[in-house]
Amino acid sequence: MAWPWLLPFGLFFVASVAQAAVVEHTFNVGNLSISQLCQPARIITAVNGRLPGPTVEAREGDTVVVHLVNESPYNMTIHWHGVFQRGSPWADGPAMVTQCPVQPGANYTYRFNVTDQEGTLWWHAHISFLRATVYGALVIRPRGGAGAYPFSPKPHREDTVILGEWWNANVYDLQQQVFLTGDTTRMPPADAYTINGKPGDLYNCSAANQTYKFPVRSNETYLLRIINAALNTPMFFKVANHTFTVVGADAAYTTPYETDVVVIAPGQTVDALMVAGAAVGRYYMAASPYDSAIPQGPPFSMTNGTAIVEYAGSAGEEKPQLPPRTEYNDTDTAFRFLSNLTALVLPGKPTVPLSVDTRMFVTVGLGNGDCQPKQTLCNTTGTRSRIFSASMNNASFLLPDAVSMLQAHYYGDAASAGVYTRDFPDWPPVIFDYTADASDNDTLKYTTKSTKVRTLRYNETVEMVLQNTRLIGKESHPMHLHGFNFFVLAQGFGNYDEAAAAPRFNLVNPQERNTVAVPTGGWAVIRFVANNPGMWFMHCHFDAHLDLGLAMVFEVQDGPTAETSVPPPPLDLPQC
Ligand SMILES: *[C@@H]1O[C@H](CO)[C@@H](O)[C@H](O)[C@H]1NC(C)=O
Ligand SMILES: *[C@@H]1O[C@H](CO)[C@@H](O)[C@H](O)[C@H]1NC(C)=O
Ligand SMILES: *[C@@H]1O[C@H](CO)[C@@H](O)[C@H](O)[C@H]1NC(C)=O
Ligand SMILES: *[C@@H]1O[C@H](CO)[C@@H](O)[C@H](O)[C@H]1NC(C)=O
Ligand SMILES: *[C@@H]1O[C@H](CO)[C@@H](O)[C@H](O)[C@H]1NC(C)=O
Ligand SMILES: *[C@@H]1O[C@H](CO)[C@@H](O)[C@H](O)[C@H]1NC(C)=O
Ligand SMILES: *[C@@H]1O[C@H](CO)[C@@H](O)[C@H](O)[C@H]1NC(C)=O
Ligand SMILES: *[C@@H]1O[C@H](CO)[C@@H](O)[C@H](O)[C@H]1NC(C)=O
Ligand SMILES: *[C@@H]1O[C@H](CO)[C@@H](O)[C@H](O)[C@H]1NC(C)=O
Ligand SMILES: *[C@@H]1O[C@H](CO)[C@@H](O)[C@H](O)[C@H]1NC(C)=O
Ligand SMILES: *[C@@H]1O[C@H](CO)[C@@H](O)[C@H](O)[C@H]1NC(C)=O
Ligand SMILES: *[C@@H]1O[C@H](CO)[C@@H](O)[C@H](O)[C@H]1NC(C)=O
Ligand SMILES: [Cu+2]
Repeated sequence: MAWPWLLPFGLFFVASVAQAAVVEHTFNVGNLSISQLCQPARIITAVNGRLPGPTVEAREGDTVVVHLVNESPYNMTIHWHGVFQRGSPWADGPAMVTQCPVQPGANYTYRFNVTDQEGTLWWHAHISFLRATVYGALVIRPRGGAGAYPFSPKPHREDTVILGEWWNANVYDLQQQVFLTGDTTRMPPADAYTINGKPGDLYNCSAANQTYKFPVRSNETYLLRIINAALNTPMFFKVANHTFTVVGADAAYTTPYETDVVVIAPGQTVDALMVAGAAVGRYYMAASPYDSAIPQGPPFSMTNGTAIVEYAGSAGEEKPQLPPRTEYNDTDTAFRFLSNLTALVLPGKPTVPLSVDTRMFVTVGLGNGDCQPKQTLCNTTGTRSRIFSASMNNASFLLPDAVSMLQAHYYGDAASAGVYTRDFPDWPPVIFDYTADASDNDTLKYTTKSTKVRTLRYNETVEMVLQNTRLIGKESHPMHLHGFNFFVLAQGFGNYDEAAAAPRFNLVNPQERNTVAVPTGGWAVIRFVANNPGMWFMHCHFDAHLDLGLAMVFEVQDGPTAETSVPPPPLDLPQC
């Protein structure tokens, strides 16, 4: 009689002590010849000859080892987006922040553990615009496997759904043109939006291999691991005649949230259950752009990237249903989705810190500045004597070029002198009406380049208000923090008013993220605990804005023990 009782107990026990594994991959980054949109084949930079690159699949607590072999003609680094990298800051990846680039013909091995986080993350190049084609998924399942998901029903299958942007031109060359001329209009809009690397058949090209297909069976449940890998475009994501139950975002579980549209900014991920509950048939899965800029900014592609959800038993070629359109400027829908997610509070999971050591108020937005010496083709005559720039608290971030910031930090004050300064301000230099049209004046818009960090003591608790400005234009900037998740306590429009906002902070189950889309012309309040020594980039996840300087770095000091200190650099760490 003991067996029926013992068996499930025994299984649970086995699952919970399953050994941590080593998940090992070799990433050959090199040339891939590919034809998209019925254009002649062209060469892109890709990992292992695939677009997207390989999915890294691990269980919580595993060790991930990835050998990067750079067979491309470009300097390369890979960032493991959303991985905490506790104890492995040298593996984070942003070029010149935690490492010098891996040069053509060179190798580097990334080693890190995926501990205390479960769900969907991803990896991408973190240098120039190369992440346009160098990206893939990183899936972390519970230690006990898929059976241990804290949601139901359990999916019959899991699919990664990676949204991207495709250019027919070479993205490295485009970025060089923008940089050397200081002219952001040299960056044309994407030629297509893609789902799992393919644009779908709403573009002027009907080749069969341009459309990704998701076969489904009636009434089965699918876990969609949705990732926005686009360079500059937040997306509305829908499947015709289907709804979703969101169960996670940025590798943190959420309270189940029902919706017919997923809103996802570059850098973010959303895990959503979808039941194949519609009539047997074919349905479009569509990714369409959310353009939050007010007034409307540079041109963007008003097209739909699509894939096809195909039911078993459907007559292969019938025209799929399209989901109802979402207007490209539907900020209400974006805000409804992005502000309504809440965390699934689980025993043993960290909760929002209730006391705060450091409060920061940080403006994020566009501006202008002077041509830099390296911008050799910058037009300094006529009306364009000032070029676009972007900043946080009016400091426009410039990467160092002789040594990475983490090396400079590790080797001490003598090494960091001349590389960065510790004066990133906690407040904007001028207090003004951040979101008023009248504030868009030349004085407030002007910003200069610098490499400023904010130094934090180990374990310090930080609250940061991110305030978008109306300089040049309002826009929803997806702000990404490396090395940590943060809790999003509140979001809103207009100028932040602490007296009105603080009583409404969610201190019970705020959503936990690594990337927050600050509402356009609005603000978001985040909190995190600086329990991870190292140099951690915080930046806009639009590559166009990162290049313009919408970034800063947190320098988190060592704790009292070896485990809470930056370890020595790996022997194969690339040198500049
Ligand atoms: C589609 O197939 C053609 C012909 O084999 C090939 O040249 C092209 O690169 C393929 N495109 C994609 C996106 O797989
Ligand atoms: C990663 O996990 C391995 C195996 O559990 C352990 O030996 C190692 O110390 C961990 N590394 C870090 C940086 O925590
Ligand atoms: C990089 O790794 C590849 C494959 O393991 C090896 O063939 C090559 O010699 C390595 N290159 C260097 C510079 O270490
Ligand atoms: C799917 O579920 C519906 C409602 O429960 C049921 O009517 C239908 O027969 C099911 N279809 C299949 C193929 O099982
Ligand atoms: C799908 O939804 C559309 C409305 O968005 C509706 O017109 C259509 O009849 C639905 N199709 C099926 C097969 O349910
Ligand atoms: C994009 O899809 C929407 C429906 O989601 C549709 O209304 C719109 O016409 C589509 N645009 C193009 C260019 O296909
Ligand atoms: C969205 O754009 C349309 C046309 O481009 C405009 O008529 C409408 O007012 C805009 N909506 C919002 C909320 O800005
Ligand atoms: C979500 O947020 C909006 C405010 O944008 C609110 O009106 C709505 O009731 C919230 N709840 C749900 C379930 O969407
Ligand atoms: C520089 O800007 C001026 C004024 O806008 C323009 O007339 C001129 O053609 C530009 N020069 C180049 C090389 O783009
Ligand atoms: C720019 O705007 C700020 C804030 O509204 C104001 O204090 C300042 O006087 C303005 N400067 C100019 C040159 O208009
Ligand atoms: C850091 O904070 C954690 C959690 O509050 C605590 O357990 C630990 O002792 C702290 N360490 C230091 C060095 O303050
Ligand atoms: C590649 O990286 C090296 C080392 O940092 C640097 O000297 C070189 O200029 C870079 N090359 C390009 C094309 O950026
Ligand atoms: Cu931005």
